[in-house]
Amino acid sequence: MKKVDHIGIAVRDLNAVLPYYTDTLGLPLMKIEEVESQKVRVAFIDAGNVKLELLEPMAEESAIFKFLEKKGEGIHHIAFGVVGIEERMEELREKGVQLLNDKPKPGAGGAMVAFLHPKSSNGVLYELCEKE
Ligand code: CMX
Repeated sequence: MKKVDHIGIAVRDLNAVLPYYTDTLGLPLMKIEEVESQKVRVAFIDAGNVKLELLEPMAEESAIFKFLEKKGEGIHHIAFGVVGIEERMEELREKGVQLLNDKPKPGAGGAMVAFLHPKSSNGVLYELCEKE
């Protein structure tokens, strides 16, 4: 793992929570985009050494929709920036970690991403993400 790239935070209404981050906390909004493969609309906030990724579900089949229904708003995942995502996935598989993806998928910001099952990561949903 290189470093933590971002922390994913599930929100019900992106437009409603943005002023808390930009005005109240005074953090810059980097961009807003839709990630079709995950059915989420995301905003990246620049928190200095790490980004915050605010995630709003775009459809009921989104993992974020289900998370909000069960747990409510809050921290959803932690993403590690990696180099050579397919090799990192294979290494983790060999060490007995359960991955949620067979192959990396396109994620936000043009990155390729894959998730580790929270059941094999002591209750934390981790993401691997590789930027080109
Ligand atoms: N963090 C920690 N634990 C989580 C979790 C999360 N974000 N989401 C679910 N869980 C836990 C649940 O609490 C549950 O535990 P218990 O059995 O002890 O109650 C278990 O995982 C199963 O949860 P579930 O609600 O039944 O949900 P599913 O099995 O349908 O899915 C998960 C859970 C993690 C496999 C699924 O959300 C997934 O595949 N996630 C990866 C993709 C994703 O999260 N995409 C959204 C982000 C997109 C982006 O960043 O662009």
